[in-house]
Amino acid sequence: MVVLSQPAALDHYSLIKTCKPTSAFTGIPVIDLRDPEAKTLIVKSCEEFGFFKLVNHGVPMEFIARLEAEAIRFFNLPQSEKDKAGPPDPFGYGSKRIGSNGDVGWIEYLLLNTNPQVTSLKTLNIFRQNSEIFRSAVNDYITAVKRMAFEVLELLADGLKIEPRNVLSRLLRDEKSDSCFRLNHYPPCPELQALSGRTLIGFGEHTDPQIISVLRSNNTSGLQICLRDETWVSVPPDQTSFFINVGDALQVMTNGRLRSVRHRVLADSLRSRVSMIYFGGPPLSEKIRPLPSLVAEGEESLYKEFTWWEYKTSAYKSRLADYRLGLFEKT
Ligand code: GA4
Repeated sequence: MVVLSQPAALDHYSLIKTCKPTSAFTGIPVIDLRDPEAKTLIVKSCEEFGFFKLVNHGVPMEFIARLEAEAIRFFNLPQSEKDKAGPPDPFGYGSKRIGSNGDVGWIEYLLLNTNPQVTSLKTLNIFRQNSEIFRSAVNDYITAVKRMAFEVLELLADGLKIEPRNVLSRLLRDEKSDSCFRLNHYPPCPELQALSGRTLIGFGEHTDPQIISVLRSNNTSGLQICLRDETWVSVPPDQTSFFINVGDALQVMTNGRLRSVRHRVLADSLRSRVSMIYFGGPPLSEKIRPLPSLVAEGEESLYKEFTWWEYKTSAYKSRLADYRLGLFEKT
């Protein structure tokens, strides 16, 4: 991968030239939530990729479409209006800057609290007469997506043969669960057309710190995941399905058996990408350590014990691409 000189409009952004073009990857596991084999397939995909596509998920398309329309309405507001909902400290509107340690991307976004429901006044104020519509669109969507995430985690526990089956889902169900929600807009970047062979980073490579993330996007491509052999592959978009990512905390709780997937998003020259992601995290005081039944006799935990608060605090001080779990591995 080579970083090249770039047009002034794209100063401060990362343009990369990939050695060979990343073609759409056809090997992404697709899991039907209603398939009796789902529990086994979920474990297999999380071991191999830390990632899978979920169909027959039970989240009404109507909720998805309503939230997408609200998100587009927000991102179409004049910049000065959107800025009133910022900065994201940690919740609110942000553009270009990701986190507070110097990362930038071709993106604007809204970060929202999900506990118990969206309340952040700063964000809701901006909608004025529409705030109630926005609030209910987000809350309907999150309620349905959470229910589906609980089910995925319960199937995962079944597949891993760990008991009780809510050992993972209870962390997200907890009213103190430290979960959040993100609406992303990657605007098109027409300047890219003149720069054949180069791609612009929308959201730089990273793993998600939480337990699992549930992503839905419109039909614009851009998402890429990193495979075990370190190659990047493009995930074909599918606006009717969800994509599930294993996060760092789940990697630790399974003592490395499931892998937290490194992923990134590239901007498109012509099409806007809109995504919505629920990040399911445990309560801040929760101790994150391997589940005893997943550590075989004679085997040891690969990680030092830490609370979610400790991990999150450390993660939020890191750069996006950092290997955050490194600090918590046993030497
Ligand atoms: C990645 C996953 C979520 O989007 C997020 C991100 C957070 C942010 O955007 O503020 C972080 C990033 C994410 C991990 C490292 C730190 C924190 C940006 C960053 C550089 C909301 C999260 O929880 O962690």
